[in-house]
Amino acid sequence: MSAIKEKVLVIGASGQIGVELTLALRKIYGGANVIAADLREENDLLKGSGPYVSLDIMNKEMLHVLILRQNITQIYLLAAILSATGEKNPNLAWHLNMQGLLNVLDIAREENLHKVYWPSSIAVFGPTSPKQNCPQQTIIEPTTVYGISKYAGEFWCNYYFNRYGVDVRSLRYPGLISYKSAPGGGTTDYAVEIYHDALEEKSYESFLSEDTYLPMMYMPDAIRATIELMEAPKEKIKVRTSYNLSGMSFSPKEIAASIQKHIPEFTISYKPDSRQAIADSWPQSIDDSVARNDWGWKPEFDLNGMTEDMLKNLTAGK
Ligand code: NAD
Ligand code: AKB
Repeated sequence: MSAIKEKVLVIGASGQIGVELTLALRKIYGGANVIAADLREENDLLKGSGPYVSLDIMNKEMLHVLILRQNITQIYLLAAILSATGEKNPNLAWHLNMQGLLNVLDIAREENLHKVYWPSSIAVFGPTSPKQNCPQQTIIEPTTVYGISKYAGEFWCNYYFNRYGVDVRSLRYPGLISYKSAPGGGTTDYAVEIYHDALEEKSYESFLSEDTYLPMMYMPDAIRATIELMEAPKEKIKVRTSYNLSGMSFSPKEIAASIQKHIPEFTISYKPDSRQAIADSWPQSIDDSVARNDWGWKPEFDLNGMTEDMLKNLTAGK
């Protein structure tokens, strides 16, 4: 089996996606064959499940040495600065998001790595993109530094595939909702916070207005999409920038109503802040038919299914 020969490096493994993706990859390749790396300390949920190294993605030399010493064959690069944090420090966001990716792509080319995974985001789309069922190829004029870095990154991936044959694959994730690890500074983070506050406070103050619809996805679907994309035969991957990916679409008012089915006394209020302008610049829903046709993508969770699972797991964890 080819899985046995692979040695995987997950960079940004202590983050919202990194924790769950690392655990899922360890189930496939074995704990010892998936190295978790991050600038911050090892997440508690990863402890004891496999090796962890402290790594700054900006240190290309250290990254290169680690890849050689550990005979790494695949990299999942998750380290990035997200939309809301990026607007607070645009230079840092651009620098980290671009240089981190270029460091990985360069080493992947030099060392002939089997595969690289790097996520893009719905943040590539801007106010001039279609709001509903935003297609794979359309007008793309991002207005956040995060979106600009993701769009530029998509074309670097495409370039390294076409010019050097690096097998780099990518998904434009929507906002991700999870109960295992906290989100890291995005505009869609409200959809995670709301579940915690619903259980703890029975109320939530939303930083987005009640009718702000955004594309979202429950983490189990996102992890499955990532693994299905990475396991798909190479000839099926026809998009080498990044695939649109869709799960569900809802507003703060709708997620609150979904929670009220389980916690009738839960109340929501609205106090939009600077993240409202970012949300308003993004599409409300995504057309992912290209991913569905090319490698068979199909989401499983809808809003009510996610709410039930989130509340059950958060309650069990208390
Ligand atoms: P996160 O902020 O939760 O995690 C990122 C991790 O990277 C953190 O643990 C952080 O410590 C680490 N990191 C930061 N700088 C680093 C450095 N210099 N060297 C090594 N590690 C460093 O982010 P996430 O939500 O897990 O996102 C992962 C990827 O998925 C990012 O590229 C993000 O843009 C993308 N994405 C996420 C979402 C979402 O909703 N979570 C949606 C679309 C795209
Ligand atoms: C963010 O809100 O910045 C992220 C994303 C959609 O990329 N969750």
